[in-house]
Amino acid sequence: MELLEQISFNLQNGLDDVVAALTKDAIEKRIPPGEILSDGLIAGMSIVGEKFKNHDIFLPDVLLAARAMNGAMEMLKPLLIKEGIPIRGKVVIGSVKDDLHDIGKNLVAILIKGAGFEVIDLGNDVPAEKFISAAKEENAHVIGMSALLTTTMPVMKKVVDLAKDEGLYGKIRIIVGGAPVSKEYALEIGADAYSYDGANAVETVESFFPVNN
Ligand code: B1M
Repeated sequence: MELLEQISFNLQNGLDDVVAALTKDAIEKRIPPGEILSDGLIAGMSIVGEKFKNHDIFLPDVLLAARAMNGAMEMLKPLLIKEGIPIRGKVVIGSVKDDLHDIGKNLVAILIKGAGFEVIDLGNDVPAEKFISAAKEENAHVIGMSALLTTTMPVMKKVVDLAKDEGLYGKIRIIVGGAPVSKEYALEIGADAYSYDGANAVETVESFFPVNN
């Protein structure tokens, strides 16, 4: 089995030590970190998601896979982040209230940081008010929200509405993402943009600059 397939396979089985060792091996073999991420880790996690949906595996299996993924992502992080580039703007990011999924959000945060932006990561389960207060305190240019559950998506609208109430709307750019989120939903709630993955999130954030406010 090819190395990236082995990473995917062992991630599906939640073997974090093996995934870490294989990721180290892949890094040493100079496989590009983006490829390790997409063809090894994300590929494995997609299969985990399918199996979970079909009830072939259960929540503890998903948790183990998530732990293996997070461990390997920590190893890839310094390689994904370019060192020593000037700060281009500030982004406050988080997974919305009641949403504990943070793997995708973490990845998006790493890539945005890697593109030279300062990233204030509020973590997961972030209330709407917290996005707004943090953005104000930090003088952020962008708020990024992630939701993986259809039930938590309405928090995104709440943040947009609060931004309007606080006079921030149109000044701070709001970007939304996550598997159940769509361009149509972003438009419907009045967010500035929808991004479908990390690389696209970087392009979107970059498209907001220079900011004229
Ligand atoms: Co849960 N879960 N989960 N889960 N989980 C999903 C999302 C689900 C689709 C699984 C399924 O049924 N097939 C389903 C949601 C159904 C729905 O609402 N549509 C689901 C469910 C139901 C649940 C629970 C309710 C299960 C339960 O308890 N019965 C529960 C809810 C907990 C909660 O949040 N309150 C739950 C729990 C969990 C775990 C804790 C076990 C774990 C999360 C661990 C963690 O994140 N630390 C987990 C996981 C791992 C998943 C799956 C399998 C994988 C998610 C993931 O990390 N993908 C997921 C199935 C799936 O998505 N295929 C599933 C890899 C990651 C890199 O991709 O997060 O999509 P993703 O991020 C992408 C893009 O979406 C985008 O870029 C990222 C990189 O490409 N993106 C952005 C994301 N955020 C962005 C923000 C942006 C821009 C782009 O701008 C700001």
